[in-house]
Amino acid sequence: MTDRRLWTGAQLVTFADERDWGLVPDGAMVTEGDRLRWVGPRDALPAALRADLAETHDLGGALVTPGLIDAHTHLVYGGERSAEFELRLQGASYEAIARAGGGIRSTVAATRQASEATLHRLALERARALMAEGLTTLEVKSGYGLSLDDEAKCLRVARRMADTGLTVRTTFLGAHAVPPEFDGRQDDYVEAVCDWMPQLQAQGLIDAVDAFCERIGFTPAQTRRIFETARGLGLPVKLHAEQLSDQGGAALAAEFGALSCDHLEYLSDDGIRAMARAGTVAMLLPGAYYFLRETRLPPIEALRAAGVPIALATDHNPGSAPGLSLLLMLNMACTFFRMTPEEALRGLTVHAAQALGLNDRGRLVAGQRADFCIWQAQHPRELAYYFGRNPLQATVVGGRQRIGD
Ligand code: DI6
Ligand code: FE
Repeated sequence: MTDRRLWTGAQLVTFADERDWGLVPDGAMVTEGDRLRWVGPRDALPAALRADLAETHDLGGALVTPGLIDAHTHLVYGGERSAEFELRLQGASYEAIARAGGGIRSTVAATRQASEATLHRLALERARALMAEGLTTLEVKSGYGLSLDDEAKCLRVARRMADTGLTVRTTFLGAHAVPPEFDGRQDDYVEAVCDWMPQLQAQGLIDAVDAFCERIGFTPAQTRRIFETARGLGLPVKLHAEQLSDQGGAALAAEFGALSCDHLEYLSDDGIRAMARAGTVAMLLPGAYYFLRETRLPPIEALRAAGVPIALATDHNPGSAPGLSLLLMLNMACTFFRMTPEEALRGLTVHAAQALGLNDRGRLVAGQRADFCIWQAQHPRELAYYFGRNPLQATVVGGRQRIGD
């Protein structure tokens, strides 16, 4: 007896190639273990694969897409920043609040105070909200601990979230802000971050390294120092780049073969060319664009023209993007960024996987992980069309239906 399972009665969104949705109207899938063994039109299913089935599922005409991937989150933190939201509504800018010692630093204080158990409970609650809309793979950044012990604490919490069945990738973002004990000693702090990196890696806590390259963050020279350390350790990099100003961060990250550059409202033509050459993904974050009431759009048309893959994520964090809805990101990517619904969904699947360096997921094709979402919808564009309505029927992770979504 195999653990082969047959799934029929589904309209499949395969993204099998770069052209379109890859729709298969009357589709079938065979899963074996945690993999897709076969995907295609039901009437083309080889007879040999119909034998020895452990289970058969008729999905009754539902829509099936690859599992959703949130490839940029800051999910582990203590406290919240609604008071800062009120200040911003009264006219204070995000940058001014940060410079006055609020912003990231206030979340660092709350995160340091919180126990590992509390952080875990809070992060799990947030992850559950994302899972209710079909999340199957999650990236989590550190960056609210900013000491070796507190960064390790947050990264352990992130790793533990894999207990839910999610695939979790962790990113070390020690260079998020300068903690108070390093006031006025920013270069020393960068050296400390570089010292911690191999230690956290040895504890099995880091998959990639990120930095906040910004006027209120770290300079390109400091970012380069961090990237050189990461490269020496064989860790891939990504960057918060060109969110509030053009620092040339994207070109710098591309020089290091970055997996992704994220935000990118102020991305220059040079940055775009460098990303295209390096195969770096453009990670757009419509939740932060919206919540900071940005007016400058990322250069979507130029990214398209240059053939840079575009991904989307929630950027969930307490300061600039407290939202927990992947479906809303689809809608916002279309309304704000004029992406097509197909580009938007590809951004939360195919290109999000690429931004994590995971080439075993994001599409419904044989050999990929059997992570998929089952939706009550006639056409995939509906996923981007509605907002505040969740048509998810079920999620399958590693070939097994997830319970409790
Ligand atoms: N850019 C962001 O949008 C978040 N971090 C970053 O580097 C915001 C983090 C925060 O405000 O707490
Ligand atoms: Fe971020």
